Amino acid sequence: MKSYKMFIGGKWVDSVSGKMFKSLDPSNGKPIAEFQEGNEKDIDRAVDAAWKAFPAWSDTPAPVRGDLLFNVRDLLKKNKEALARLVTTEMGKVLNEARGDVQEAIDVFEYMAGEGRRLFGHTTPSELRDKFCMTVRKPLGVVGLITPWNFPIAIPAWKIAPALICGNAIVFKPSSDTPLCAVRLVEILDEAGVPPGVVNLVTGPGDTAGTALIKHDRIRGISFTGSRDVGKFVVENAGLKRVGLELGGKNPIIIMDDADLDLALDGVLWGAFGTTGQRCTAASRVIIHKNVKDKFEKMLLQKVKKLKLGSGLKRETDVGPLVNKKAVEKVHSYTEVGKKEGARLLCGGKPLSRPGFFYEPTIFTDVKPDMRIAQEEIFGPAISIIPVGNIDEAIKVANGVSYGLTSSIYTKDMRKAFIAIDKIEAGLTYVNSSTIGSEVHLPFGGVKQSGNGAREAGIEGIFEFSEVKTVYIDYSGKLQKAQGIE
Ligand code: UN1
Repeated sequence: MKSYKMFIGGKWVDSVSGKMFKSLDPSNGKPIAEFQEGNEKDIDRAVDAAWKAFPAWSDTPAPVRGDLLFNVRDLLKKNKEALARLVTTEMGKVLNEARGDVQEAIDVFEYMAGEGRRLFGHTTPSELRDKFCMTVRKPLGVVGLITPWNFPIAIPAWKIAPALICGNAIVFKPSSDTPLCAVRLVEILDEAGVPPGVVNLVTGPGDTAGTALIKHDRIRGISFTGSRDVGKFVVENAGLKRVGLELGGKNPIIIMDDADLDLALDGVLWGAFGTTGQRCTAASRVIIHKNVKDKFEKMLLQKVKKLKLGSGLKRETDVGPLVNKKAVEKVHSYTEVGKKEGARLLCGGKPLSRPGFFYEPTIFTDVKPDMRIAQEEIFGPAISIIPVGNIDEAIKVANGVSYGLTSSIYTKDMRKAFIAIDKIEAGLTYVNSSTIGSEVHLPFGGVKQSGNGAREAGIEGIFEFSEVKTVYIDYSGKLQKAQGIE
């Protein structure tokens, strides 16, 4: 079996521990390759290398850093198909979606490369004469990026591109379910000309390598995407570092009785079962007007029964496997919970008895808003249908969870659409479109327990990885005092 190294200070190196771990193909459970089990000492080495590289990198003019990001974009484009196949093989999503994963990385490198010629600050008048005021953006220093497996190319890119354009050096700790995607991405960064030490890759477990990075006293910022529980751990252990969190969701699709039901059907299928439900943006609650519930359920059931499960590399596959065995167990435990709570199972509810980590698309109906299956993130192909009587009730149910990442409403009534935009507590609201499919030039992130206020992508993505310095230049030639002090 092929084994891979970690990337520290521009060199591919073994871990201090000498231990290895394997990455599996979720469509058949077979190992793909083995990787270094990095620990605290490897994180230390990577942090040292990053700080060594930081001065020259942060002094490089931002437009020149931008040129390098354009090179990364070009190489990602060139390798798009191979990377997409790797995403499918290592993580399981169907090939078309894997292409989208890589495309999202291409887009974000392009967008952030252009930021090299902006990185705008403000200028504003002073309250005093002959005094000039402005803000400029500075890097944080060395930042730690901890990324999940569900978008193994796109999410690292969402963090690496803005971190680099702002002039930071990076220690990157990817999920242990998708280390090969991370290795390939770092190979591309190296080939594009990222100087040695500017991006360092440490593979290994969260509780050693990840924790060491989170707690490290020479790391200035942590950007983490993953579960709410780990997000809480990051906040509790990062001390005074800058922390950016993108956590879970329990994203609702509201369907009113005036909605185009065919359109809503496509949105629910895509939102709930796309990526096998393994997106933080996946739709996991359908909040539907009781006048159209029965009709919609029939339509949904008909389509869901036709969904083909299988390897994401096969053309005919609609729904790929879950990422690993633990994920299958977790999804199944929620099926059991749903049954015990008295929700009605419309379809699915079992793992497939075949190699790989497959779970049937699962629909519960007549779900009460406070049931656990309607409150907790399942992260699999499972959806709860919750009937309501009007828009106010729909919004109340939508907001009655601890999460607030994305949301959607299907209606032809502009009034109801604007009520949803105004009242749903979420970082994103889609009208007549599913809960997934954010674009890289708009900010992405959640409210409530879906995050901590940070936004990725768009201009806001720059804010996560830069400090603002306020500058006053007094050219009056005398001591002037603000606030009118004589
Ligand atoms: C995630 O699931 O962690 O909007 C991110 C979307 C994608 C990003 C998802 N562009 O679904």
